[in-house]
Amino acid sequence: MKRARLLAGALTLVVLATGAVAAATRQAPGPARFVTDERGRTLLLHGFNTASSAKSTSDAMPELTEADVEREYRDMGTNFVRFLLQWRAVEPRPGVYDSEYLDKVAERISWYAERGYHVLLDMHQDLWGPGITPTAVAGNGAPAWATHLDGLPVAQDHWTWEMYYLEPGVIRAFDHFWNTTGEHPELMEHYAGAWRAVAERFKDEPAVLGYDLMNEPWGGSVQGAAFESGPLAELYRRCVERIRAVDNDTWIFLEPQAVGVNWGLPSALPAIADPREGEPRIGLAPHLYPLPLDLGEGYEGGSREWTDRTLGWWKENTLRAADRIGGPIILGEFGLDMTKPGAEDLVERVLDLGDELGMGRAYWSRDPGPWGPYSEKGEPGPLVAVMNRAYPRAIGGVPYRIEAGERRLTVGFEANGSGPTEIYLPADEYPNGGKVTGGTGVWDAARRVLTVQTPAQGRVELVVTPA
Ligand code: 9MR
Repeated sequence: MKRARLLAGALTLVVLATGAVAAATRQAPGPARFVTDERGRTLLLHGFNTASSAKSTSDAMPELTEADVEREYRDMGTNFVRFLLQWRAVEPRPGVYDSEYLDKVAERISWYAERGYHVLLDMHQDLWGPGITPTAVAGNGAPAWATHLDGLPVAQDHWTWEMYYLEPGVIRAFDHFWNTTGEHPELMEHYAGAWRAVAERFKDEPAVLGYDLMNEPWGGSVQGAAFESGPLAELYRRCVERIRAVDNDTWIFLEPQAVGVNWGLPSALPAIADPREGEPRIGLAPHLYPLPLDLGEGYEGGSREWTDRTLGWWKENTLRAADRIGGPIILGEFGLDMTKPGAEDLVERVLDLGDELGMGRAYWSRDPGPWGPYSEKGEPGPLVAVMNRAYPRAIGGVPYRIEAGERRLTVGFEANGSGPTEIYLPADEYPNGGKVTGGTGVWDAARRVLTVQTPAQGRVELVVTPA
């Protein structure tokens, strides 16, 4: 499988060659921008979305225990979680914020914090909210009091969940939120206020790295560039303003509209000013769901060809959007049914792309089942071995090369004196830890982390192989 990774890498070069030629003739990619920790080290974020189950539990908590977090670290050495929040739980009544809910979120964050994870809080929604049907058969996120369907229908016989987005009642609920109807200007204000409440609660929690303002925005009857540069940008401006009133430091991540952009099409999201003191801390958190895979195909044959082309567009278009936004990229979601042919290859390809771009990534999702790392019975599936790979958790400078080959990890960076580089090494490839050239390593067998001291300045290239 690790050999397949190298092969896939070679194939990527061939497949992307046409894209690369096109890219060279267009706008050059801007300066590399990365998420940094409090010491200024570059973070490579590697983990999961946790969890889809939070959408429908009555207290909006994911079905997750502290032991599950411990097991995730033992099995895969992750350092990152995109943690799902629900607006309905933050603000159950207009203007009333639920501190018990935020306490429960804080408790879960502490499980991650104790293990050195970084947390991205994601205000999740799909299909507006549970109020789109009388029995909450679909939809999560928005509270019932913010759901205005005007009596328009929402049929319930869809073969895939995304089709609910096309229902007249769902479109109307979004049109009211974005104030396209001119009837509910208060809704966006409430949403921004809910973010302020979350920021007020978590601004001093060092494990909380960022806020992902809205999951997979949907424009209702305003779509594409008109939506992204209009009401979506307006929502983001208001959220940024309200968050920054209480929290100067936490990163803020923006999602493009989901439809089309998740399939690799360009986003028109404009730059949003960051009023914080110091360098702006606003980044881009797009999703990646190549259309054939989204429709349930495996990564093989014609679907594989199409998906490879998608990866090429997605990369170019995402780099361009991140350059415009002026910040780092976190791939907030990618994932597929791991029982489909080629699924492991696809995940490896995306992780390789993450290394190449120095891009954080969160797999969708941590929930048990065919997409996730574990089965309903808790048995590890094929995803565990793919996610359990060597990577630099933190880098003492600005990276120019991260490459995970078979039993060999290369990490090249311009050192900036921010501290040691920390490298996670999986047990299958590095049973006795790693030896390193380019720096001096100390192996922590319990955490499976190699901490490498390097010169504080100049170009550093670390090559790690099994000890
Ligand atoms: O995998 C999730 C599926 O079980 C739910 O029915 C659906 C609707 O809530 O959401 C799926 O998760 C999606 C996520 O919320 C947003 N991005 C795409 C994910 C996969 O379709």
